[in-house]
Parts: sequence; C-alpha cells; structure tokens
Amino acid sequence: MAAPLPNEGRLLDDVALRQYRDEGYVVLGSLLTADEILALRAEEERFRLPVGFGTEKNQNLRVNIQLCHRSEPIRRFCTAGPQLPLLAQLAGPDLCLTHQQFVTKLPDGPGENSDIPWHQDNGYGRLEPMTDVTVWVPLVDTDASNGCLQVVPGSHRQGLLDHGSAGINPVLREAHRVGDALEVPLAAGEGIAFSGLTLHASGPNGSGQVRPAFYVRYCNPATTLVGEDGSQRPVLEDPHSWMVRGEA
Ligand SMILES: O=C(O)CCC(=O)C(=O)O
Repeated sequence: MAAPLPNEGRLLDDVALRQYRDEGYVVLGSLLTADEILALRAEEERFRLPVGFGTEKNQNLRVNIQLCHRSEPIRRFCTAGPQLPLLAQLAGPDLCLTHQQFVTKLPDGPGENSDIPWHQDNGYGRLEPMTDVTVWVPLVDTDASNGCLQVVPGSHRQGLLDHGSAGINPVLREAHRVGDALEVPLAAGEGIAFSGLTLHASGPNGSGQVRPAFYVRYCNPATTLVGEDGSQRPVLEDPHSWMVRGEA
C-alpha cells in the first residue's frame, strides 16, 4: 500500500533533525503518489538488466544506475521530488544530484541471495567532504521478509570504515558492522534519508515477489569525487551530477 503523501510544504521538525544528526538517518514519510510509484515501477522493469550484480548465486540482485537523463519519471523525482526541501535542511540549500539507481531483488530461492552487506556509501563512491545524503525509496511495501533497509543508528559518527570485497557477493563491498542493526520497514513510496557514513544493508528477498527500490544520492556542489587511485575532480564535472536546488 502506498502511504499518503505528506502535506505540501511540510518540513522536518526538530526531533527529526536531531535524529538525523545523532543517528545518521531519518524516515521522511511518503515521497511518491500511487501513480508515481507505478510509473517508477514501469521504468524499473523497462531498464532492468538481464543479468545479476555479482556471481551466479547473486543473479537476483539487479542494479541499473544513472538513468535520470533517459526517463521523465526518474528525472522528475530526482530533480523536483518532495524530498528536496527536506534534504536542504539536512545537507544545506545548494544540492547536487550525484548518483541514482534502481536496486531490485528478485525472489531468492534456496542457495540464491540478493543480500547487500553492511557498507557506507562513501565506502563505494567516495566524496569529499563526506556530507552527502542518500534517499532510498522502496516501490513496494518492505519488511524483513523481502529485504527492507537496515541501518546501524549512530554509525556515521565512526567516520569512514575499511571496506573489503563482500564474502556473500564479491562485486559488493562490506564493512565490519559495529553497533546494533535496526530494520526499517517502509511502505511503497516512503523514503528514508541517511548520511554517506551511515552503515546500512539489506537481507534476502524471501517473499516470492519482486522488491524494487530507488536510490538517489545528493551532495553539496563544492564536493570532490575521489577515485580508487586517490585522484580527485569536482563533482559537477561528472556528467551525471546536476544541480537540483540552489547555486553552484
Ligand atoms: O536496495 C537495497 O536493498 C539497499 C541499497 C543500498 O544499500 C545501496 O545501494 O547502497
């Protein structure tokens, strides 16, 4: 069931802002109408890659990235969605979109897994400074049965952790989890915002139904992209990085 959209113009209150600061995540409420969820689900199916992200065992994890320039519903959400005024409260008035992707878990059978191990987003594409914020929105209702998002509240305060190749899926990276995991069940279209240093993960999809989700990461336009080799370049030099609010 899609949750009703929050009132137009609603902003995060002090409790929510404190939660983001202290725990590194905050649930934003509903960000998509029922029609927008359907439109994004159709786009997820249209762009779904025929192969999994990982080894033979991980064929149920489908990830397709940077589709904003190819899709009106994706572009509308990323550049004009109701999350933007809320993110401005969390990350400042000038916001640049830097990465978006569908993350889909097909139903896992025995011996298959679409798990995403514990990681920080800066353990993948590293940004400097690490003040980025990600919004994650499931396109169906999610709970532990289909691999809802999990976070470690407060983990952002540990700074950037070491990441290695994940045992369960060598294409993915994994950090040692320090702290207690919290499952965050969300209704279709509800969003969670978490910092680029917040440990998060998701388990297998044992539901028998596809679990599509949309992920979008924003940062300040003065941010630098740090390559694997330590090279640095301004985020706005990347063709997928667009201003969505304020000025660069
Ligand atoms: O969609 C999911 O299950 C989690 C996605 C995620 O953790 C990521 O893309 O960083």
